[in-house]
Amino acid sequence: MSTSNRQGDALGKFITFEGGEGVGKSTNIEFCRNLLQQQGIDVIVTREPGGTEIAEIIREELLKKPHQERMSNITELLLVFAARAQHIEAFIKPALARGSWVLCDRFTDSTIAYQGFGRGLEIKLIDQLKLIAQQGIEPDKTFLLDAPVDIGMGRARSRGPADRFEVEQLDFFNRVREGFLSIASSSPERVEIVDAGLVLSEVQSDLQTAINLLLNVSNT
Ligand code: T5A
Repeated sequence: MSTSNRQGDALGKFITFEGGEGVGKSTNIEFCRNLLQQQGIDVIVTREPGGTEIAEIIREELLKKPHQERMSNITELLLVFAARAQHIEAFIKPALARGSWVLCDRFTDSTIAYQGFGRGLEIKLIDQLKLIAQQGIEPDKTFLLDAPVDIGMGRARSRGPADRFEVEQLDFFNRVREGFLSIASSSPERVEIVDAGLVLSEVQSDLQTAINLLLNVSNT
């Protein structure tokens, strides 16, 4: 069920930005925030894992490197969804109900890509947790910023020390990328692939076109 057709709710839009490490999600979310604000839209930016006090504490544990013990894949999955459940309940749902547009840096597509394709957990398991945590909340639109792994990793590494995910091997990130592309091909209406390997001005020109289209559609 899309956020925009929940009966009785205000028509805020829920837009997610997905992709591998360092592909430019944060940079381009800010760009889109500005574009939307220029149109007089009430926009808020948030991220996953995180976005609320409790969810940010979970994020710390998920990204921290290293713990004394290895975090199991199932623990990682449950923590991601615990953070998401809190984020949806305490932040995303109220914002959409107020009519705000919510721009979110990563959401459940990241779980399918990282914990499903990357760690090898069953997608069926992820779907079960999604049902519990999301309470029908789904993105109206997703921009998948896609770039070859070496480009994204190069950008991410230039920014600072690696976190618990960024120390994974190339194989892992190639599976993650394959996961995102597989989601895009199975949900072509929701997920728009943006070539994030291009120079920033070209990436942003493509996003501007997509946002304009979204605004036209939401005004009709
Ligand atoms: N995770 C998350 C899961 O495993 N499961 C889940 O369900 C969820 C939600 C979160 C980690 O958690 C994992 C995945 C992640 O490993 P994060 O901080 O969200 O961590 O993830 P990152 O992808 O690492 O975020 P980054 O902030 O590193 O990357 P961004 O936001 O994609 O990239 P950005 O905008 O910071 O850009 C990186 C650099 O590249 C430059 C920017 O200026 C910046 O310096 N840049 C470009 N340079 C040239 N050309 C372009 N087109 C450029 N675009 C950006």
